[in-house]
Parts: sequence; C-alpha cells; structure tokens
Amino acid sequence: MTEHSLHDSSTTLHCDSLWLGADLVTLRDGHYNIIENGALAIKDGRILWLGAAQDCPDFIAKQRTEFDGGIITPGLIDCHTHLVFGGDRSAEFEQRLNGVSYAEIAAQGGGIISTVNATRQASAETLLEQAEFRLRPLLAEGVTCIEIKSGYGLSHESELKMLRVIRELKSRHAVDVKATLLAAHAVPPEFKGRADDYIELICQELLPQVAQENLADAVDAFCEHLAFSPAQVERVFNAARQLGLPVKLHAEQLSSLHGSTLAARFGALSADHLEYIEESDIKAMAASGTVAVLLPGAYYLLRETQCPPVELFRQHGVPIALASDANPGTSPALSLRLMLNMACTLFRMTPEEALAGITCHAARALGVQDSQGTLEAGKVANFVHWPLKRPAELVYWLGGQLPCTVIYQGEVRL
Ligand code: DI6
Ligand code: FE
Repeated sequence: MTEHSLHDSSTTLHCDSLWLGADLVTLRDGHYNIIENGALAIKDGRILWLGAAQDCPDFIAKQRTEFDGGIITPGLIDCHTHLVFGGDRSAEFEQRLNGVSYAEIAAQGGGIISTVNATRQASAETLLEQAEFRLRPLLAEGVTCIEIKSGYGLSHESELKMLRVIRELKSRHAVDVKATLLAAHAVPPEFKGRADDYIELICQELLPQVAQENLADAVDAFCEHLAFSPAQVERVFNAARQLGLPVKLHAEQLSSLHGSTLAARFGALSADHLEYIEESDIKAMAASGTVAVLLPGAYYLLRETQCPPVELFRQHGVPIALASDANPGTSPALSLRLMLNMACTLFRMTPEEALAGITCHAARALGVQDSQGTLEAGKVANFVHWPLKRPAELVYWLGGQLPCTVIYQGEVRL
C-alpha cells in the first residue's frame, strides 16, 4: 500500500506506533462501523487517531506495522466469569451422563458445595495456577479485559483469598481484570437454614473490609429460590451502595423473582442470565441503562429450553452483552468465540449483535465504556488483528484457535 499525505505538515505529529493495512471493525455505537483500509495511531497506550489510511496525517511513528489485509477489532471483553475456583466437576459431569441422578450426586457432596470445599482447601498459589490454566485459552483468542467473581469461598477468609488471587492474576498478566465480590452466591453449609445471618456477615464484616482494601470493583449476588431472595439481595445492594460499590445480579436464570427489576432500581451495571425475565423487568432495565448479560454456555449445558427474550431487549433498547460464565458447574467454557456462535445459533442474535456483546456492550456491563470496548480516539489501545475477511468469521468458525495478534495498551502481547 502506498501512503499519501493530505497534509503538508509543518506541524509534525508524533506517535508511538502506527498500524496499517487492515479494515477497522470499530464497533462504535454497537455496530460494525467498518473503516476499510484503516490506520490506527497509538500514543501512550491510547488511540491517538484512527481513520481511513488515505486520510491519515503524516505521523512520525517510532514503530510501524503494515498488515497484509485482515480485520482489526477491539480487544474482547469477557464480562462475567467465575474463573477462580478449586478442583473441577468433570467427574460429576461424567457421572450425570452415566445416569447418576442429581440427588445421588448431591448426597455424595457434589454440586456447588463441592467446589466451595475444594476452594477453601486450596492454597492461594494453587488457585492462581489453576486459574491461569483457564485464563490462557481466553487470552489466546483475544481477551484484553476479564471480570472474575469470588463466590466459592463463602466465608470471610476464603472470599478474601479468592479476591486476592484475582488481583494477583491482574498483576501477572497483560490483561485488565475486574474483580467482583459474589459472597451471596450460595448459603454456606455452616449457615444452613440461617441465610439471613450469612447476609448479615456479608454486609457488616466482609463488604466493609473488601471496600477498605479495594479488593472489588463491583458486588454481585445470585437471586434464585435455591440461593437468595430479592429481600436478601436488597440488603447486600444497600451495603454496597453505602460503600460506593456498583452492583450487578444473577437474575431470572431458573425462575422469575424480578431480581432484574431490583437490580435496575439500584442502577446496576448489569443483570445476567435472564432466561425467565418478563417485559416489566426489561422496561425497568431500559430506564436504568442496565445491560442484559446473556450466558449461552450455561443455557446449553443445563439443556435449558426457554431462551432469553432477545427480541424484547431489542425493542426496548436494552444493550445485550455476552460472556462465558466460565464456572465448574454450569459453564466450563474456555472460549468466548464459542459463546458468539451459541448466541447466534441458540438465541438467534445476529453476528453483529454478538460481536458488540463481547466488546462495546461488555465494556458497559463493567462500567469501562469510556475507555474500552470500541476503536475510538482517546480509548485504551486494546485491539486484535485477525487474518480474516469479515467480522462474521469470528462467529462462524466453530472451536479451534484462530490466529491473531493481540495489542494490549499499545504493545503486542506475546
Ligand atoms: N449461576 C450458575 O449457573 C452458576 N452460578 C450461578 O450463580 C452455577 C455455579 C456452579 O454450579 O458452580
Ligand atoms: Fe455466573
């Protein structure tokens, strides 16, 4: 490609790196918004300028990369994961498929509590190593920001242990990590029949310490018959609000308790799952700007048959994000790209909506929409080059590892 300058620049423009030769899939406003044969100028880890190469000012760049075609997307954002946990539940998965019932598995101490036991027993080092094993494939496919929840410790000490492991992951890897406190994930065994006492512990002891040590960016809960009631969640949300922490909620996954309306009332960043959400809840979410995070991995693994009402979210203008929900029980998913395909095949989202769901809208679900999620001047230079012709290919290829070059804060991530 030859480059012409429209500007006879008497004022020279400097940048750290210049990226040319690919189409820019900007995802601005949640649409592809493609700039064909684009140019990206990066300075101090941020996008200084982007546009068509033919309009590019004459930058003096320390480093210049010319791709031979392909597309550049924003870095991918996985906005809902439970990546840190002890053990795994593959044996339980196999038992179920060999015909052992849920009741029998529960009687043997299986299910979510088995992960809690394994997480409590594991050292921070072991948790870190195991989480890195699961983080690696996500990074390899272009994830530059990931949210990770606690919620398998369920005691003051082990919830803090999980949050510290999450912080350690951030310091060790070239990826932005957002930590979420999900202490209200399940009633811990020692609080059986005393869920309100556990909520009290979360509000009075755990949350204040987490806030003081700056260990979490948000607070989440599981609002469901088998977990916590809307009234209990509201107590957690009030405590979070007093400490200035944003909230989000696992809501309407298995039944309708109107947790998503409660979340909207607290201006939640997101409400997640939502297979059983009703139109009144959707209106509340639209009014509060709460993002709907859909999790096709859990839908698939549970063989759920009720789809989240994608068309109603569209009609009411609720932004839809997608995430892996990576967890040992209902979504042992190590690929965000597979979630794109599932969202299109199972939920009938369009490839453009799906891609917006792991970039633009996922950023909003984490409250980082001002600095991440699209290719726009001023945003952090997190982007991915793919040797593909069209963005829909990211959704189309099932599994496998597509080659890509990941740029994190302006630098190639190796
Ligand atoms: N919803 C889920 O699907 C998972 N947690 C949640 O709130 C289940 C987590 C597990 O089974 O370990
Ligand atoms: Fe989850």
